[in-house]
Amino acid sequence: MSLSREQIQGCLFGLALGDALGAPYEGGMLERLLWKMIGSTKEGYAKWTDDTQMTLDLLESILEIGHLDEQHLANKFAHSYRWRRGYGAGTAKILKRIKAGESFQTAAKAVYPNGSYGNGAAMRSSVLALIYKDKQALIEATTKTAHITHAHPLAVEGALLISLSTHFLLKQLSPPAILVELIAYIKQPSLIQRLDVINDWLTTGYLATPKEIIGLLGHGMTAESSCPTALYVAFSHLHQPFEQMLSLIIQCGGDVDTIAAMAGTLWGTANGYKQLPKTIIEDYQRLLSVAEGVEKFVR
Ligand code: RVK
Ligand code: MG
Ligand code: MG
Repeated sequence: MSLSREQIQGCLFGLALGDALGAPYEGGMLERLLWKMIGSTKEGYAKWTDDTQMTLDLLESILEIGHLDEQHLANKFAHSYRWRRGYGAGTAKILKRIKAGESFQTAAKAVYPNGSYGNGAAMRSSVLALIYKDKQALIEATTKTAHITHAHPLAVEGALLISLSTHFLLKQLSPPAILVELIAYIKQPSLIQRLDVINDWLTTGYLATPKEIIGLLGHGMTAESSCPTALYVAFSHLHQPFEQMLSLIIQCGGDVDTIAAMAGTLWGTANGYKQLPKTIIEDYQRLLSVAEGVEKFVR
């Protein structure tokens, strides 16, 4: 299966657009006020956050050296860190430790002894499916890259939910068929329970309300309370406009930028770049050139 330019650009721009367009709605009053002040460029383009930065780091690291090297990637993550991008508190601490010379293996367990179960590994994992066409290789790469900042099994399986879903969407599997694959693979009970809820909603054609989504799936910064939400929102809106999906995510509130980045990348992968909103966001040319680099790399 060879990837089309539409799929590659759709995957990357779907993520960046979800992130940049969702960021003004993330968190509570204070976060929104702060983002109002720092969330756009001088030219008025929406800025993206840590979700897109870490995704670009991941792709640029692989393109630069021609393969995945965890130490190279850890250094890249650490040197790209800027507080203005709105990183998760634990990840910010880990990246500062790595920049100061600590190994990523010990840094990843320095903040939370069992590792972080935040969604920071999942938000950057979809693009790995562009690089690794073989499912087993994708699982290994997702697990390795997650571990640099997120050693907890919930964060790793959250990342796998997103990278594997992208993999199956590239293979044109339908959402119900993808859920069957995910349910067979995932081991964490709280994730399986949420996948079952999504399966029920999708197979009965029931469109859940924001209140039901928040109550049964979540809208938080942890992998378990955001990755299944992103899957449901994307899978239930694959044949609706991107803006309609984004509007539902905004109504749900909480970790809007990240849920929109993860749902956006799935939507963009399935529908392609040309179907995405024609909104110009920060560093558009850089995103285009990274997508072009991926295209050359995988050919
Ligand atoms: C601000 C207890 C834990 C935990 C553990 C909780 C950006 C903490 C992006 C922590 C994303 C939060 C998001 C996020 C990405 C995680 N015990 N609590 N073992 N593990 N938490 O800090 O990169 O927005 O409350 O690792 O996963 O847009 O602050 O960061 O929304 O989850 O941050 O986990 O966050 P972190 P991250
Ligand atoms: Mg963010
Ligand atoms: Mg977020």
